[in-house]
Amino acid sequence: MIIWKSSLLAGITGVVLWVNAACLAPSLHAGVDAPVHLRCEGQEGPLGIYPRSPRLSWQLADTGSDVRQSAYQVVVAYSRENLDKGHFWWDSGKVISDQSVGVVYGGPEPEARQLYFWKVRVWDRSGNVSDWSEVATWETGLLGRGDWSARWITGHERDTAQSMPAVYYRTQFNIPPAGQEGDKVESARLYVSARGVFEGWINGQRVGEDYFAPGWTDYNIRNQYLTYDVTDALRKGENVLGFIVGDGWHNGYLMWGKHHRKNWYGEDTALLAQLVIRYQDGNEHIVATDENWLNRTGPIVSSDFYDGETYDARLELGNWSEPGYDAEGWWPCRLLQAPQVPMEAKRFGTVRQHETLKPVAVTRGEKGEWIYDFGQNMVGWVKLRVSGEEGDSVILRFAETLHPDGSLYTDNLRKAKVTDTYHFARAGTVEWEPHFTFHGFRYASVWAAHEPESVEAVVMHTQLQPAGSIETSNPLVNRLQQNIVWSLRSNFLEIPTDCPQRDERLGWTGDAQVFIRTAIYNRDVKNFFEKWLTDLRDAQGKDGQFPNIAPRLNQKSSAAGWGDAGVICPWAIYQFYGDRRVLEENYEAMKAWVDFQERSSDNLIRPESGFGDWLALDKEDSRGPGDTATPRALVATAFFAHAADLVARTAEVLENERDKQHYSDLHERVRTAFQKEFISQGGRVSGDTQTAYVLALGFGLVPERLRETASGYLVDDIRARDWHLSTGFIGTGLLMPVLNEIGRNDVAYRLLLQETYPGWLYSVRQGATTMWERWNSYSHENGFARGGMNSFNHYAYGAVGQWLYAVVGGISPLDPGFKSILIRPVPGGDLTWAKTHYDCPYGRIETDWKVEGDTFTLKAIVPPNTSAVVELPDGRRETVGSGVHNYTCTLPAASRG
Ligand code: RAM
Repeated sequence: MIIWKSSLLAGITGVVLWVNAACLAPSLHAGVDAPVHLRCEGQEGPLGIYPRSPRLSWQLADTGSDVRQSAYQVVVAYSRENLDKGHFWWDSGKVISDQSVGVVYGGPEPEARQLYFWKVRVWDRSGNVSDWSEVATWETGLLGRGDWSARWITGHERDTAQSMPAVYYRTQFNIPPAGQEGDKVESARLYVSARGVFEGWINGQRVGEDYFAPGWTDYNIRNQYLTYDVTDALRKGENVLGFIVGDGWHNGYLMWGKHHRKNWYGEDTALLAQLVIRYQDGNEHIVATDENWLNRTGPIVSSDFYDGETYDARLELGNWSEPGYDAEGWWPCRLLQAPQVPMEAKRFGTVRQHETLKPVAVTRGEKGEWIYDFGQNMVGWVKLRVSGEEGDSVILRFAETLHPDGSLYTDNLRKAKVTDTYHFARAGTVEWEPHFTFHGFRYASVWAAHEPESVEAVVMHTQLQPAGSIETSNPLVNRLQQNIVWSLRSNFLEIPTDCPQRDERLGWTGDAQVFIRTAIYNRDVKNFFEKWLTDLRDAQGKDGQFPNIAPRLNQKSSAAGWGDAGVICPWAIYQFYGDRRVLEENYEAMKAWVDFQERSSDNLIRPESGFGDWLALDKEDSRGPGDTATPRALVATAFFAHAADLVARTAEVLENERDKQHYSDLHERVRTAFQKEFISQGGRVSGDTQTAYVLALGFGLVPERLRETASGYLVDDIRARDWHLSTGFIGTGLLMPVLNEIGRNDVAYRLLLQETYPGWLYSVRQGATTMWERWNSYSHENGFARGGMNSFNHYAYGAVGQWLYAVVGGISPLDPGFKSILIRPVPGGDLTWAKTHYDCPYGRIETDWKVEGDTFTLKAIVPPNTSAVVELPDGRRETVGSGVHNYTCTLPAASRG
């Protein structure tokens, strides 16, 4: 069936030709396809999952029109056969529900190290039942301290004031164990954690492809561990299990200025590992770290994230992780009395090597060094093949950009030495890359006796599934989008960081909260953020203050817009992924933050402190990045009101009526106090800056009757600056969404497409390949911004990405998790087309629009088990179910380029 809703009144603006292709022959659909894309805790067949009652999700495979689930049944068993035979460990029964995302496992308490098999079937709205899905699995890890027999071990006493050599550990064991009759190994799991960063080795083979595992937490509060299936790496007879542990975040340098130092979490790196071998006869054999393991140092003479790595091949240890090795010179380990803290299975992808980049240009520096340009600012390291003589060294340095004379620009690295060194043991050619460091760079210089045979840049970061893409008719906007994604990739390395190159690289909370929605549109960051929110909670003060940096180092107080990440991030995760557990987990902490603000305010007005609108450009005689024209008390009170509002809404989701009342009431009172203090009778907001208006409008603090006037002042200021923005970290993220809200996407497009300073395309015009910390980090005319705080890879201003997806692409959630979707693309500027997709929990949403003359056409794809409200530029609206939907309309004069 095709529905043509073509107007008879041709020629009148707004005529819509409705072609609902999704309705094509729905009657052919007798039944519903088996569900696909089964996920447990957002992962496919995870090993070692984190919570005791995992969340299960699936997608409906059916792409027909208006496909919806009316009921589901999940069954779980201990084996595939039991699942087939109907011997279930848990059977949800037929549950009348359209929920297919975040269904909580409701069976008996899971046991440690247990593999579960599960499948699901669904019913559609006509009562047709699907086939069972394919079988999926999850395996529990070590659930409590009692499941660990391993002890924390460490190497020799070290002079930890220096960057120290990485420690090598080894143990050997027999399969089957001595004195026992042989039986076949059925499975082997290795559970590993470190205070430091580890690489595992079994019988000469590297375990997994992870880097910098187990990642970063406040190690004295919580540790992560990884689980590996190492069944295939074991052999009959003698086996060797080995590890290398480097300083990483535990012992390496962290912080800048006078706080720049090592050993934030303790003096020694340490290792905790437990290998559980299951034999087919049911016997189990555990190999676990203890004082009998051996250790020594080797060729990794020093390794540090800020300073780089030094490798001395003369100290190599040969086949140290293989059987038959003579372990002379190795020493028994020491047991470390590490704090007894929760051990949690890692819940998101580790750092991996992704693509490699070949140089696009090579030049010679003044001292004869080779300088390579990889064409893209990025994070990772350089892998090279080079020859040398005995005793020769190769030295690599890194930079994000070059001085005009072609030398590396390293002023912005501050105290970070960012230098890798390789010492040759003997004459020959080697291929080398470091182990325990990373650099933020586009350029690398190599000092060596001979020109390297090959040099490539290895891109490294946390593994995150791509979630969306957007492409438009404007190549500069497309480059901006790529720059946003490159900065996301560069700064999502175990935690969300501010920058990847200088002596900082910290979990700055403000940066994370302004960027989170953009991050979600581009990558699946659910587990990544859920884990980082545990870091944020671990770092929360007893008084309720969330820190400016998580994991916390030494700061005590919190700034407005930074500490608020503890409320804004859980809410954003809930809105986009529709899973209320993130709200449950963070609820008490969110409340404590708001309560703290209530207690420490003066008649509900926050003190004049914090970072204000960091790096804004609205004060002529600014004395520094925090000295801007928007009053800090205004910024802070606006965020206080916003946080109280989000906590009230969270209480509503969690069905806590009393809290809902309390926080809605608090929100109302802060709102009134804000109006009295900061909004004039005539609708002027104190400071009269773009950010002041954006905060007041964006957080709903302007009285209804003054909204239009205040919106006018915002636009006036942008116009007075000849269509330029003046916002800093806080204002920039909200500026475009607010312009959308007040119906001024025409102004938003002017800002987006502005090519002169300050604006997004200015940096693109200056050759940026990532987002910059400052609007003018570099310009062709004036060179580099002064001072060391000048990162070329800082994602905060990339927060415009959220508006690109929601307004240019027209995709945003109406209901949490995109159960209902708003499809509302707004064409503007000189854009003639945009193609966008976003993989929401239910499947792929797509929009593809074109403007030809005054005709706007849109193709939208809505995934199964959702509905969408489609709104066209002429104001027409309709609600549709899943399927492909095509629309045509005449563009109203106002939205023509
Ligand atoms: C800088 C960081 C970060 C910002 C803080 C206030 O040092 O790089 O981006 O959030 O300051």
